[in-house]
Amino acid sequence: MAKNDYNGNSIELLEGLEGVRKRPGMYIGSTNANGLHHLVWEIVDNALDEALNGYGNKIVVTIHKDNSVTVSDEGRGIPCDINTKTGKPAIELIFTTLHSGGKFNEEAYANSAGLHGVGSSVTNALSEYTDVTSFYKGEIYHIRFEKGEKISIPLEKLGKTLKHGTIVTFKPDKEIFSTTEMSYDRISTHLKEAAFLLKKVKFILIDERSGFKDEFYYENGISEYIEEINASKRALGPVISFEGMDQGIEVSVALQYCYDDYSETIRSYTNNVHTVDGGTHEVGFRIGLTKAVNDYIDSNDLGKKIKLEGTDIREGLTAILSLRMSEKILEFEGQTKSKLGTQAAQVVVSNLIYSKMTYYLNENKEFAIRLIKKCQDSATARLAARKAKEEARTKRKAKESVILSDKLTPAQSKEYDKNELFIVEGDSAGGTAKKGRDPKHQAILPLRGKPLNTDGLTIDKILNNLEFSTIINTIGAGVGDKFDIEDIHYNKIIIMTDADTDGAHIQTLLLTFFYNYMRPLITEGHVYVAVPPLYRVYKEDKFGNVTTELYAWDDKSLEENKKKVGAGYKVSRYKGLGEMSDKQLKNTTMDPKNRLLIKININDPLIVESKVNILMGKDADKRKKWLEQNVDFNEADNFIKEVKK
Ligand code: 2B7
Repeated sequence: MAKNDYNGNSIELLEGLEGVRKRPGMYIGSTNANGLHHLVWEIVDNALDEALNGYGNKIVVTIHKDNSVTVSDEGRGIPCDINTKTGKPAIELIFTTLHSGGKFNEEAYANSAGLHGVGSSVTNALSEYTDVTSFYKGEIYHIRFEKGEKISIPLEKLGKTLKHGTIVTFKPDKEIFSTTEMSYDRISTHLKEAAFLLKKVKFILIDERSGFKDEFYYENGISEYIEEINASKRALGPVISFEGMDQGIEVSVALQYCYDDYSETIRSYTNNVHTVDGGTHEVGFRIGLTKAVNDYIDSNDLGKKIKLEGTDIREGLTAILSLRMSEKILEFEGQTKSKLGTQAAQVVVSNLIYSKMTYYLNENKEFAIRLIKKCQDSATARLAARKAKEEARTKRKAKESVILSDKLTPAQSKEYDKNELFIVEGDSAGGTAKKGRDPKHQAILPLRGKPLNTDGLTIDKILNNLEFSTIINTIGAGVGDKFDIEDIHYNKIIIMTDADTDGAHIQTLLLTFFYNYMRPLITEGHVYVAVPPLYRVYKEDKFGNVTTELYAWDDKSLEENKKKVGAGYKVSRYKGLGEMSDKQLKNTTMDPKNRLLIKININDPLIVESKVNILMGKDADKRKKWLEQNVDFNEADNFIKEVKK
C-alpha cells in the first residue's frame, strides 16, 4: 500500500488496555518518576516520527500547573477516517488498542518502543484523561478518553481548518504512579537530545508552573552535539561528519579528536534510542576507524616500530553514531535492551567509516599527520604504562605469598571469578560462618573489633594496620593507585555483620576504606552487604524437634510464612548472627540460593552510609520499611537484591 493511500482501514486491531493498567511495569518499566516520564516520551516519539517522515518541523511540550502535559506537532494530523473492519475511527483505535499501527508503518522506521503506535495507547491507559485534537485533511477533530478505553467525548468535528497537526494533552493517573510531578530537567534533557538527533526540527519546552522555557534547534544535528561536548577542550582538528545509507540502514556519524582528554567517548543511538551498551554499530565503527588509520599509515609509509592498537587510535576521540532502520531488522539485546544486535549494522557502519575516513585523511594531509603522531604517542605511553604495571605486579606477588593471614579460611578453588570473601564481625560469628560456608568457593575472614577509620589516613598508616593489611593481602590486588581490579581473588566481597549499630558502623568503616583505596571494587559492583533475616517461623513436633522452618525479611513474607507453616507455628526474632547455628547461617545468609545480598553500587560514600544506617541501624521499624520499599527489587535502586527468596 502506498503511503498516500493510507486510510482508516490500515489499523490492525489487537488487545485492549486493561493489561497495561494491571501491569504498567511491563510497558513503561516502573511506576516511579522514571515510568511517569515514559508517558511523555511515548507521545513525543510519535510527534518525532511524524517530523522524521518529513511532516512538521516544530514540536512543543507544555507542562501545566497540575502536571498534565500537552504535546503538539505540525504533522499531517492523526487520521480520523473510519476503519471499516471495526466501524471505529482510526484515531480511537490508535489510543485504545495496543499494537495498532498503519500497515505502511512496517516499512517505516520503528520508534523507541520498537513498535509503531503502541506508545499513545500506553500513555492513554495510564492517564486520568487524554484529550486529542487532530487537524487532519482540512477538518478539526476532537476526542477524549478517560483511564484508557472509556471514551468520554466521542470523535467530533469542530470545524474547518487550514492547519495540520496534532495536539495531545494527558494527565498521568495518580492511582498508578508513586509521583506525578513532572521534572523540567528530565524533559528538557530528553528534548535537547532529540533535537541533536533530529536536526532542523525545533523543540520548545514550556513550564507553566515556573515560567521556564527552552528552545532546542540544531541546524547541524550531532555535529553540534560534539561541539558542545568538546567546547572546553583543545581540538586536534574540526568536527568530521559522514552520512550514508546501505542495506536499509541510514547512518550518521560525527567525530572529533582533542588533545587534553585521554579517554574515548562514543555515544550511539538507534532510532533515537540511546544504545547505552553499544552493539554492532559501535563494533563496526571501531573496526572501520582502526583499519582506515592503519591503512593510511601503511600506504604513506608513516609507520614506526610500534604497532598501533584500536585504543591508541581512539584516545581523545569523541564520536556520535546515529542509525535508523526499519522495525523488521531492528534487534535490541541484553537485559535492558540497550545494545544493538542487528548484524548488518556492523558491516554497514564499518564500510562507511572506512571509506569516508580514508577519503578524509587523503584530502587533509596536515590533519592526518597530526592524528598519526598523537596515535603513536598513545601507543608509546601505553607500552610504558604496561611495563611499569607488570613490574609492580611482580613485586607485589612476591610479597603477598609470604604474608597471607592465618586468620583467613581460604576457598579451595582458584576460580577467582566464582570465589566469595565473607568479612565477618567477630571471631565467634567467624567460626559459625567457617562451618556454614561452601568450602569450595567461600572464604571467611573474621574481624576482631572495629576496623580503623581510614578516612584521611595515608597509605603507609593503613598498611601498618593489621586488620587492613590482612584485607589488602587477602583480596590480592594491591591498594591505592597500585590497586588493579584484574587481580582480585574474589568476585564478591561480602560484609557480614550483626544487624545493629555496631554492625552498621563496621560496614561504614569498611566501605569507606574500599571507596577510598580500592574504588573499582565498588564501582564495578564487587562489594555486597549480607542481610540476615528478621524472623524465623517454625513448628516443632511433640518431642520438640523442628519439623518445618521458614525465614522472613519483612512483615509481608512473615505473614505468608506463618500461613505456609500452618497451625502451631512459632516465631523467633533474630538479633544477631551469634544466635544462629551454622546451618541456619548458611541457609539464610550465605547460600546463594536463599540469601539476601545488597550490592553497593553507589559512588557517594555518604549515600552508602545513610542507607546502611537505615538498613542496619537499631531502628527496626525503619529497617523494615526500607526493606519493604527498596528491596522488592523489580527495579534496581541504589541497591539490588541478588536472589529473591
Ligand atoms: C501512532 C501511529 C500508528 N499517525 C499517523 C499519521 C500522522 C500522525 C500519526 C501523529 C503526538 C503529539 C502531538 C499518517 C501513527 C499515527 O498515522 S501520530 N501524527 N502525531 C502524534 O501522535 N503526535 C498519518 C499517514 C497519513 N496521514 C497521517
